[in-house]
Amino acid sequence: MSNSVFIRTIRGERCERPPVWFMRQAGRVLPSYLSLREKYSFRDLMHNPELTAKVTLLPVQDLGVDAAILFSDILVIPEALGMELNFTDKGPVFDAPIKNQSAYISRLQGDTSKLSHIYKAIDLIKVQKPEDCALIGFCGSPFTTLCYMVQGSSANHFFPDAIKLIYSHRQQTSHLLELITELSIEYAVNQVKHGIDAFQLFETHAGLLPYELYVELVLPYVKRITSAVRDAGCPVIFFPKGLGAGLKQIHYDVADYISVDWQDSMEEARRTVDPRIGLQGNFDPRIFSIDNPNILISELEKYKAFGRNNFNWIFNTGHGLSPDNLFHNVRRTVDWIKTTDWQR
Ligand code: 1CP
Repeated sequence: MSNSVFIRTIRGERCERPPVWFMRQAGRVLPSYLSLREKYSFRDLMHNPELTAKVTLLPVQDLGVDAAILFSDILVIPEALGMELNFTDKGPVFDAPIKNQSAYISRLQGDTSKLSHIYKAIDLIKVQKPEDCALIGFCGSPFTTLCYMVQGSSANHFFPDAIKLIYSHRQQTSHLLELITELSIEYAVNQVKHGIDAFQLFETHAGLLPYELYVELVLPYVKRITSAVRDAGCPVIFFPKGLGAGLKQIHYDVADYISVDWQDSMEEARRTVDPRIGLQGNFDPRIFSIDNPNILISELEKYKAFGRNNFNWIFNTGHGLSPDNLFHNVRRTVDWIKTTDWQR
């Protein structure tokens, strides 16, 4: 068996403590990342496999997390489908969003050569990473990816054009979801072939749909991707942010782990979700922006009872880290997880 507490936990072993990592752990709070960004653009860091490997492993060195997540973005899939994308100060922006043009959708075609630098990066990370560190691969769920492709940016957090398309043009919606799913399956399975230890599917905008519509329209596509990854032998974490009461519709056929967002309660999620599914989450990342160690530690202490009673739990934030989070709080959190007596 592996000596990685992350791999042992996600594969079902009872470990002495919960593993810890954070969504967006590389590209937001690390001083080492911010100084690299003075020299290189985000695109440079994503497209040069040596730089990608270096950035992926920075949080392992600087924070001591148990897992590294591949340094890339969910929007590599629309790019590989032929859409032009810019990463601006205000976030990702597509030159020509789809809106509701069906002719545009039929022109999209997957070009997998646009993803090959990512597989090279995985190969390098596998050689360079410490033995006790796991590597997590990822992609976006077809619905979250569609939101960006149709809307063109996240300037409006409600993605109104994407939601309108879904309600009024179901055939175009399905065609688009199908295209994204097919390419995502190939991409995800290739990541597994190159040696990732776990795979996370990001559904950041699950909360934009009524959950019954989410379950009917989107979940079948999610299952196709997660089943392909699991069939290839890799455990899957699914992060349906904002799904709320819809969590009870996520069964073991969807994922090995569910990542719980900060609006939900871990205890409630544990009561709701199939016991065979492990849980990840759900510390509120905004607490990392408060420069008061007493507040940090007292909020962390709330997880003690949960962690003593639940072995299939991975500590993480309830959404990604943000640039205003304080590095020393994030590092102190890793130390707290590692030094707490979990009495397991
Ligand atoms: O540590 C890491 O940063 C890991 C690599 C990573 C991951 C897992 C990045 C780098 N992006 C993602 C996933 C991602 N990208 C998601 C899903 C997870 C989440 O909700 O956080 C989403 C929605 C995106 C889209 C995206 N790309 C956004 C969010 C826009 C929004 O508000 O809707 C942003 C800001 C980007 C650009 C981006 N991606 C990653 C970084 C480090 C950056 C910023 C680039 C920079 O340095 O300027």
